[in-house]
Amino acid sequence: MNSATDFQGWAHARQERIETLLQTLLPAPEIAPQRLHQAMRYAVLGAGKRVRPLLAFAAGELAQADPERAAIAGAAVELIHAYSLVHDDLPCMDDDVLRRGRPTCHVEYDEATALLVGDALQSLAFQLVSEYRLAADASTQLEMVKLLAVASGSRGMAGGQAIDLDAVGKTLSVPELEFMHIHKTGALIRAAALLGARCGNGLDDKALAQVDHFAKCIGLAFQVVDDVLDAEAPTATLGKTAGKDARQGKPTYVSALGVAQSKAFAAELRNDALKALDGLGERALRLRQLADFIVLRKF
Ligand code: GRG
Repeated sequence: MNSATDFQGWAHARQERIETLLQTLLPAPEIAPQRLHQAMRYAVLGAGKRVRPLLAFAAGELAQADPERAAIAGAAVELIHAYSLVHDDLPCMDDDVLRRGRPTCHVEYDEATALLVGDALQSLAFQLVSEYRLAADASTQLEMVKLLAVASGSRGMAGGQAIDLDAVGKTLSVPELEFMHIHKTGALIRAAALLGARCGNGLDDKALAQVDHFAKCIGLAFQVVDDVLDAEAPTATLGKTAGKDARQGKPTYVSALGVAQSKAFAAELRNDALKALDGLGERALRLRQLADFIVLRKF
């Protein structure tokens, strides 16, 4: 394997870097209120594929960004992602007991603590993108803060979650499913890539739009693959309860298209994602490899 193009090695080094960074950015467990800080660390550290930080790093490489800046942007998005998982697992939402191969946050601690963990992780994410210098000028950085806010809020992830909760027991058409997932899962994935890209100065508006379209395609592919894995993979591999979508009567790509067609759709989205990067050259290598990682993943 050529070390310059080896994806596993590239990804592993950045996953470790993000883990170390998150360890230092999260409040220490002995700082008061200790239980909340311990629960925040429990929810974030030691597991997870870190797909969103990897996207921030990869888009940062394309934009010739300082990797230190891309790391902060990726960490901020990962904190929002971790908060969404903690809240999603609560009894009032998906009501799950297993996440990342461990008891969910509210099972390990309690519901009130889990609620506060989500709140505090979200605040910490916005603290990072406003405290650390990420862009060459203040107005670009302010746009980045806004980008993360919109992606996380009612016009993004939280809105997608509201649609998801409302859809239980209903049949959604494929365009309706797409609308839900572009918000619930796709918005944050898109934010990760765009924030990474905006940490650098190397991209013009056309290239930024290409990165955005790439991220939109792989964000949706991520969800299609998630639906297939929920239907096909065992709980032990996923680290979360498998087969829940069907049991809970949730509309998914698998319920709408079947497994074979869902897989074909994921492959089509991967091709669209790769096509979006046409003309961006070798610096887009890691983004291309991430498209494969997302579509071919087994958990
Ligand atoms: C509670 C506001 C709020 C939003 C929750 C993203 C989300 C919205 C809920 C998660 C439920 C879910 C299983 C969505 C499917 C796609 C997804 C986000 C999977 C989990 O992400 P991974 O696979 O997880 O990146 P790891 O553990 O690897 O970080």
